[in-house]
Amino acid sequence: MTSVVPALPPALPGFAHVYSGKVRELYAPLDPVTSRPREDQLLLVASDRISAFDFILDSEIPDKGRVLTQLSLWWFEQLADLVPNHVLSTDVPDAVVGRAVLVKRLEMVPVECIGRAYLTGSGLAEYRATSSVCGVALPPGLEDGSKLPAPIFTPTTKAPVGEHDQPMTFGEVETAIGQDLAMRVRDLTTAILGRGNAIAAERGILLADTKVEFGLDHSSREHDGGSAIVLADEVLTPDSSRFWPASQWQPGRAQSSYDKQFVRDWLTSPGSGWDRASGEAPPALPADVVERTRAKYVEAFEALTGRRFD
Ligand code: Q0Z
Repeated sequence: MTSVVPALPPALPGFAHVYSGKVRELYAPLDPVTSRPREDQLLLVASDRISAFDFILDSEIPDKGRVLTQLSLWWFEQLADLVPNHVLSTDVPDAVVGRAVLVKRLEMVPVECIGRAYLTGSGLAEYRATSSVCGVALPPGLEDGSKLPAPIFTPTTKAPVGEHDQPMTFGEVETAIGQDLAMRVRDLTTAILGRGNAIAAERGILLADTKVEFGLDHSSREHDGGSAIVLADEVLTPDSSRFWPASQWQPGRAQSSYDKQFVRDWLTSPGSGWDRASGEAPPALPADVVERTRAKYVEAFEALTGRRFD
């Protein structure tokens, strides 16, 4: 059985390890005077690990952590007129340079803010059962991959690691975080996905859906006197969003994944010897699947940003 995270997170001198996600680590800088973890900052570190079919694979994708970190930083810039973000600095230890960001520690909004521009996955399943998703009524006749009339907000609960997030209605979000904050994170989530697609579609990529995280910065006040709502975590990366190749988009069937299709195709091919239904961990990837997958992450970065990845 593949472990969910490495047994030991990498030690980083000057930082205390705080948390391991599936493919990322969270550290707190140590105060040089007291040697205690700072409470106002965090270091987000992206690894080269990749998940597929809900497993963390044994194979890493070289440069994936750097590509996703650089892409997220670029998106923060593209979105800066819509929402402030948590980024403080990219001056980080050599061991994690390019794949780590020093951020302002926020009080995180305890809702998974999901925006959907196209219908698929759990949203499609809910639509087929109820004609709506998270209480948002949708027109009849939509199929797998259909473009929605406009991006919708389909929040979920934040479940502990290993458990599944549950859909929430907007009313449940209002009860959890208050009406004003609920409306603002809803409108920001759909605006971020709308802006993202306006940019990405010109570059041959569709952003089917995305998960964004917001936090409150109690040291910064907005015009109305409340704490500033800040965009946190990573944004519009292939790990937080479904990227689809626009050239292959065809509603009515499952869409191919921009980044993970080579991995999925190989794991489900007879050549892998893996039976998804067995519950066994998937095998290591062949070198050519690793290299072609790396190339897709780099291609997405270069297509979106117009910059060379190095
Ligand atoms: C992000 C995560 C992981 C990376 C907490 N600015 C912030 N303030 C407070 N908390 C967070 C952030 Cl971004 C925060 N996560 C998710 C987990 C690596 C990001 F292991 N959790």
